[in-house]
Amino acid sequence: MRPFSRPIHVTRPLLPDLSSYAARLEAVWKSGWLSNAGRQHDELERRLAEHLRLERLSLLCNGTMALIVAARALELRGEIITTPFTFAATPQSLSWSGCEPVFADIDPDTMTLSPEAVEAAVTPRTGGILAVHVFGCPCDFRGLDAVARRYGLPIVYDGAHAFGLEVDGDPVGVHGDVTMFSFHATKLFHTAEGGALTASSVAVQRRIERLRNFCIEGEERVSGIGTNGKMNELQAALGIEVLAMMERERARRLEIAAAYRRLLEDIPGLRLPRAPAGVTRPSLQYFAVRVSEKGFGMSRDELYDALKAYNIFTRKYFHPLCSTFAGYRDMPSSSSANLPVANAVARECLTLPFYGELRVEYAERIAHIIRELAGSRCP
Ligand code: T4K
Repeated sequence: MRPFSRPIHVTRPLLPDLSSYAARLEAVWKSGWLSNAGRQHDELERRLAEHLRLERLSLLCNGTMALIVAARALELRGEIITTPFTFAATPQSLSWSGCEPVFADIDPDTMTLSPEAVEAAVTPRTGGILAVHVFGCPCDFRGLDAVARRYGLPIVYDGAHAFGLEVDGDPVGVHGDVTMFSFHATKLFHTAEGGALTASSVAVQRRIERLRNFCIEGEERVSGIGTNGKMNELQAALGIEVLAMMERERARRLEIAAAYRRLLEDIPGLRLPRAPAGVTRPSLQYFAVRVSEKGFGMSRDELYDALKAYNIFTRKYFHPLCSTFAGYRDMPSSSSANLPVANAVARECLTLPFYGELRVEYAERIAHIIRELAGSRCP
C-alpha cells in the first residue's frame, strides 16, 4: 500500500458552511452582545438540552472549567477517587479544586473505573468519585452507584467522550450528581472550545449557573466565590451550526466504523471497540483499538510508528497514564501495583483516524495497511 500523500490525523473538527456561520455572526455583530448569556448562548443551551433529552444543561467555556465548577457546585473535598486512564484534565481539575485525586484501577473490558477498585480505595477522607466514560464507553452506573450510596459519596461523570451516548434508552447525563461534556474542537459536537454540565437537581444547576458567572446575582450582589466559566456568543453561534450537522456526521462515522470493523475484525491480536450490552445509542467519538503484541506480531508502539511512515497519525490515548504525571507519580495510589489493568491497557490502546470527513476509501486503505503490517511480522 502507498503512503497517503497528505497527513491523516486522528480527527478533524466538523466545520459548518462558513457562510451560514457568517450569517449567524452578523446577527451577533448587530446585537453588539458578545458574551454573558447572550441570545446565541441561550439558544444553544435550549437546543442542546432538547437534542440530548436532558432537563437541566448549562453551558461552560470548556470541559476542564466545567469539571472545576462541578467540583465547587458539589462542594467536593478531600480525596476523590478517579481513573488514571483519561486525559490530564480529569485529575488536574480536581487538583485545581483543592481536592486530592486518588487513582483506582479500571475494568479490563470497558476501561472505565472498576467499582470494586473504587470501594477498596475508600477511606475516611474520601469525598467523592469522578468516573470517565472513556472513549464513549459507559461506566458501570449500577456498581458505582452502589458504592456511592454505601459511603454517601457524590459522583461526577466526565462525559467528555460521551456526547449523545444513551444506555437502556436513557441519555448518559441522567446518571450521577453531575455529568460533564466537552465541546473541544476535537469532539463529535464542538464549539471550538466549550463544555456543559448536566445536574441531577435544580439546586445543583442553580449553583453551577451562579458559579460560572462569579456568583454575580445582580449589579450590587455577589453571593460567593465563583469564576469565569461562561461560553461566549462566537462559540455558541458555532455550536448551533455544528449541532445542525450532527445526524449527518453520526451517519458518516457509522459508515467509517463499519468499514474498519469489516476489514479489521479477524486480525489476530487486534481488539476492536465493542459497545457493552445496554448501549442503545453509541457516542461515536473515538475508534480505539487494542493491540496485543503476542497475537498481532507488533507492539502498539511499533504499529503507531509504522503507520506514521504511511502519513497516518494515530494517537496513543491515554498513554502515559495520568498516574505517571509530575505532581501525581509519587502518590501511593499511583503505584503500578495498584493499577495493573490501567498499565496494561495504556500499553495497548491506539486511536485510529475517525471523523466524518474521512472518506470511507481512506478508512479502508488504513485498515488494509494495518492488515499488511500485521501480516509482515507473521512467521
Ligand atoms: N476529560 C476528558 C476525558 C477529556 O478527554 C478531555 C479533553 C477533557 C476532560 C477536557 O475537556 P476540554 O477542557 O478540552 O474541553 C485533545 C483535546 O484538546 C482535548 O479536548 C481532549 N480531551 C483530548 C483527548 O484530545 P490533544 O492534546 O490530544 O489535542 P491535539 O492538539 O494534539 O489534537 C489532536 C488532533 O486533532 C490533532 O492531531 C489534529 C486534530 N486537530 C486538533 C485541533 C485542536 C485539528 O484537526 N484541528 C484542531 O483545531 O488533546
